[in-house]
Amino acid sequence: MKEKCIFCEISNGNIPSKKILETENVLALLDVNPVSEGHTLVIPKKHYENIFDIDKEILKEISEICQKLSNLFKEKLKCEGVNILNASGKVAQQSVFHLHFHVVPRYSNDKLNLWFHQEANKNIDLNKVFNKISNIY
Ligand code: DGP
Repeated sequence: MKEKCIFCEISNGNIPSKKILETENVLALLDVNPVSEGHTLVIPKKHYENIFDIDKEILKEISEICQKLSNLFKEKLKCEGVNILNASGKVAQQSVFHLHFHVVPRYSNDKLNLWFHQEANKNIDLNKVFNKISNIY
């Protein structure tokens, strides 16, 4: 039997969640495992796996909601910055396969490090990669 999608269950109301904001297509809810005060997930109500298949118009709405939440957190939680993160695909460390953006409020004393930890990969040939992906639009 196919496993149920946890975010579909939340969006259908079968699993409770702390909803911050809801529109016809999008839901913003507190992450159950927050890394900072206000850590929120923004998800489409309909099932899309990740960035590769999300409807373009819904993605626009999600991005506007990420901005709205960022301003809300700045005003109400007094955060000084935010990280907006998405993992698309198993290799990118996606763990729930229903598209979601993390909006993580940042505070000067939060001791989080959510940025790249690795050194730059010196084996990457910028000219080669540029030729592969430029001028495609
Ligand atoms: P990731 O796929 O690694 O980008 O993160 C998935 C996030 O989803 C993780 O931070 C925890 C959160 N999460 C998983 N299950 C639930 C749930 O049932 N409710 C809520 N609110 N969050 C969940």
